[in-house]
Amino acid sequence: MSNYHIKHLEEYFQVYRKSVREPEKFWEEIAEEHFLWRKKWDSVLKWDFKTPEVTWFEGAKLNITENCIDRHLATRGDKTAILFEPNDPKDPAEHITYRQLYERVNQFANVLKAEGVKKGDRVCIYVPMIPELAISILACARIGAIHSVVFAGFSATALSTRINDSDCKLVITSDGSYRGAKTIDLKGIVDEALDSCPGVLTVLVAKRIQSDIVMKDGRDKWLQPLLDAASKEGDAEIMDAEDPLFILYTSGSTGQPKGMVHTTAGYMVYTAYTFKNAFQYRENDVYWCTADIGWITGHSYIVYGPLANGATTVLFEGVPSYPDYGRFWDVVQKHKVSQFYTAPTAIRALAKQGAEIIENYDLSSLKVLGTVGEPINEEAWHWYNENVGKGKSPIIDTWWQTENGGIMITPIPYVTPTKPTYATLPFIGIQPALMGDNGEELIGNQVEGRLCIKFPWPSIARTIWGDHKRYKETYFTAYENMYFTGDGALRDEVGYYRITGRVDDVIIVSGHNLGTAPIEDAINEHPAVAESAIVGFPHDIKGSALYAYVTLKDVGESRDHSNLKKEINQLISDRIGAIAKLEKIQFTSGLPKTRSGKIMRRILRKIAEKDTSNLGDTSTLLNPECVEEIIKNAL
Ligand code: 6R9
Repeated sequence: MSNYHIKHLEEYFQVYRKSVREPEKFWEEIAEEHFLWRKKWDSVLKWDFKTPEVTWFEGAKLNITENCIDRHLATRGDKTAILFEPNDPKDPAEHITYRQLYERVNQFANVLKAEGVKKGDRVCIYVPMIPELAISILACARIGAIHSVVFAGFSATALSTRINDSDCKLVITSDGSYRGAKTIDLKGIVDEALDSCPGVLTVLVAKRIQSDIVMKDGRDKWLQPLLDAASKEGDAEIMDAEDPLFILYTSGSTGQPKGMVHTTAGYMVYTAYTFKNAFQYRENDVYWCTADIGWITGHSYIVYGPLANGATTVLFEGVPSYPDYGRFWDVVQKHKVSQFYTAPTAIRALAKQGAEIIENYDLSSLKVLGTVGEPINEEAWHWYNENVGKGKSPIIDTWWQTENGGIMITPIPYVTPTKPTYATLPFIGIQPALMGDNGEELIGNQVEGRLCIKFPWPSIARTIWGDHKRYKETYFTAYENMYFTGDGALRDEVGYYRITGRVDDVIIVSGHNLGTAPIEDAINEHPAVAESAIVGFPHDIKGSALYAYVTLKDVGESRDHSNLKKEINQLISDRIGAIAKLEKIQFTSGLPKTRSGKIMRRILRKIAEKDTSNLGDTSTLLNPECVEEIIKNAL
């Protein structure tokens, strides 16, 4: 018998040991007992972190949607699979049962097929948080098409870059989206993006906000009539274990976004198993993750992980502040949510509104509280624990990444004793390592270093779409035979991990990963700008915010800086999206540089953090004089 559901600490340690000593045997048992296979594997694991190449369950055949939908029909056909809570609380929630999900996914899959989408084709999904988003993802998986979801808050340029990178032929979108009291013209953004995407032949448009939009003849089609005419039955494409399931883009510290490729069997097994244990999900629980499906958290823990366990998963279209800051708690009360999974930035924003709002709601259904996306600060942790959890619901601080596919370090609620700001212990099968400055592994407890993983887990991303070399360079060259995460971490006296933050040029703003390079590129596009450098600085709500140092081509006194700031932020909005807007912009006559011409971000970071007492050695700089000026005019 495999240990699918861990119930106490001793069992955790016992299972963890087994998963490390006999990983293949361990994962084989989990895979064998809890999933539906059309054919079993020939080998459980093959791996080489040098090439790098990892395969799990090679030779196996399956379809992930049969695991997420079909196999539940006999026992859970009438159970709610997806519970849709719309933007406006006055609109009724929609309960989509497993049977209805089966029918709607088949209809959507049949529409895609009729539009010529085949196994292996890439489909771009740019859809807000409405049922069609989850259904279109599952429909792609049903026919073996590779979905590439782009968060529906990204700009036209960001969208077109992603569409072109993975050569998508078809785009799914909606007329528009709701965001609290506002509406967003999604179709307009798609139209603009497609001006530079000649490969896209078809756009399927869901109706959401009933706005007047322009439909391009021969390219754009309303989705609903096609769905209505499609059959509710359909066979799932039989996939190989290692066939790509989806591409999801994440920001790197430099250049183009990285299209992380996740494959079928390992991703399914790991997301399902982590979901069951990290959330201690039980049959009649209602589970709610507030992330957008446009991020990995939504892929793994709104769609695939919950559905693979036959769970009820809430899909929330709205925002925490609409119609007021009680909305989250209203949803928890209304649907009797048992597990609630959100981000530190949301917790801080809610904490700022005061705890009194919460007192108007009955939150007694809550059993587990989760957080993800960035380190949670001590204050936010306690606020969450006391006011939302009433000191009774354990907080799981789950650390993981787009590249990982599933939760990597987390307490198991009611099993692992929690500790504020600590992600605590590695999940089953995960072997973390902390690396020192000389590339050596730091052994023992009470050490701090760079976080790596020593051994493959089933849902590790297999490559970067179209760029295996970059995959190798980014994750497998810093340390030999290790996956490097880009994060720093410490291990305390009992072996608990605390993630201290990024050690590269990625800045996490409100839980969104932003690379410095693409933002600097956008700023530098402004005709008046000579050069720029972005750093992060601490922000009450966002965790980190962006501070830009900008040098101008013409240093004349006559420039109106307030206009310039607006124009620069507009450029960023257009190129990347509103999430990358600059909090502070400081104009300066120079940027501190090394003799080889590299901008010394370390110094700029300290100035932005208002910590100029110890700037380190600036004597090796090419232009030390500009540091004084920057300090003097710092914002
Ligand atoms: C799932 C997700 C990954 C980066 C990661 C780290 C940060 C995520 C965290 C956390 C501290 C946590 N991060 N969870 N830092 N504690 N519990 O967020 O994926 O968007 O790819 O971000 O987010 O820096 O490297 P992704």
